[in-house]
Amino acid sequence: GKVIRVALVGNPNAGKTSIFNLASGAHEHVGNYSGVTIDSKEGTLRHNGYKFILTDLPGTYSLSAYSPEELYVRSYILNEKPDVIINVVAASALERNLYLTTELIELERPMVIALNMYDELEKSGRHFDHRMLSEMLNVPIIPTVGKKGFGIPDLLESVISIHESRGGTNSVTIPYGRVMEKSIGIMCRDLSAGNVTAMEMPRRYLAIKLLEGDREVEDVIRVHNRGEEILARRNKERDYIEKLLKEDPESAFTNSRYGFIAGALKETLSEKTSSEDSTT
Ligand code: GDP
Ligand code: MG
Ligand code: K
Repeated sequence: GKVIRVALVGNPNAGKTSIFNLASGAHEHVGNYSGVTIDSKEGTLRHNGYKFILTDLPGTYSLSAYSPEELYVRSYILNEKPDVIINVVAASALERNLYLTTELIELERPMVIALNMYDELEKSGRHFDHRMLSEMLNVPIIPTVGKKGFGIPDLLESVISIHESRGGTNSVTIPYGRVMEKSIGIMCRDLSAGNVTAMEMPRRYLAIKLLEGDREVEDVIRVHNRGEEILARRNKERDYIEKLLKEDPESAFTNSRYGFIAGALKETLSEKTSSEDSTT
């Protein structure tokens, strides 16, 4: 039969392992447990004529080079190239969870969002137009309740249809504003002219990570024959961003991502009305 390799990616406690266990019949540890070793678990299941090979990855808040978990997840995605990523997002903490989503979008891999903890969202009394957010991000969003199994068949159907429609991967671009976009454009042009690639990262992602000062990416570029040239340009652009925006480039990129998310949530998430508000 046809095989689809799927990776579960998301913040710690978003419900990745719950979905993994329910879907694959595994019995991995669920809850506030932080393992000592960073590794991934594999499980399989069959659905509608497909064999799914699921991988439960360590929880991460971002895809930079800060923690071993982040490096592990990023290199897993780039090297192992799962057919489809399921980004497990906790609906109870959308702003924080969607930060990782913006970085995953930039990796330009086939992806589906499991809007998990959907029961918590409903309990909170807030209304979330996830269909509109799905259109804004150009990523399917499927509500799930990981610990009960609600939504999992729909999630698997969505994975199949994304996998079958390959070629049409995400075309949404996270915008960083005039100053940073100018530097991104310059870096992309230089990377392209020098035919410089790293870790099979999309060019725009590579440009952004260089401008952010990502150590791992920097080390890979340094040993390239055009590396010194690229890093010299990168340093110039970082100075330009810092001078114009009066903040360090790394924070500038982080803030822009949060700004993008805040804008998207402003249009799609309504806070509960004051009458529904329980102040205790
Ligand atoms: P992981 O860190 O992403 O693997 O998250 P886990 O699967 O370990 O889940 C973290 C906690 O959230 C556990 O206590 C789960 O039982 C709980 N949980 C998982 N999915 C849901 C859900 O959809 N709704 C609710 N209310 N709790 C959930
Ligand atoms: Mg887990
Ligand atoms: K956990």
